[in-house]
Amino acid sequence: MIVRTLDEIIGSERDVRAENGNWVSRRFLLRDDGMGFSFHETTIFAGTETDIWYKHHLEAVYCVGGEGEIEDLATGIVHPIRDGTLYALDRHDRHKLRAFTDLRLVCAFNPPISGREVHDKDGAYPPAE
Ligand code: 9YT
Repeated sequence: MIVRTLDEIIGSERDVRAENGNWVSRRFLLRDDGMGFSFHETTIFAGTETDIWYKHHLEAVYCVGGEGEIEDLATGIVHPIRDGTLYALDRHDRHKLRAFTDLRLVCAFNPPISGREVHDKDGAYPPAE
């Protein structure tokens, strides 16, 4: 059994900040934990906009705090995000995330990410090895 707390992750190797400063990701479970997915808590900072395109991953995201929105960049459709909202990028959907207040999100990635990945120029993480 694996048991971890946010307190022990903050400030460790599993605490990863975006290069543009838009988000911080606390990575509770990674590839080497052997669960078949990775599991993170992410805060998207208030006032930011982030373009994301997980070409090589599926991601499910559940909001547990804050206010924001997600725009589907293929259709232009915008969905509000607040406590209790889930979105799943089942089609590797290109999207833009806007945070009106700090957004607290719980995320799972399939395949799992392995460590300290940050977005590349397209907003993607590299494919699993
Ligand atoms: C919601 C989202 O994709 N935010 C970017 C960070 C990512 N969730 C991560 O690596 O935790």
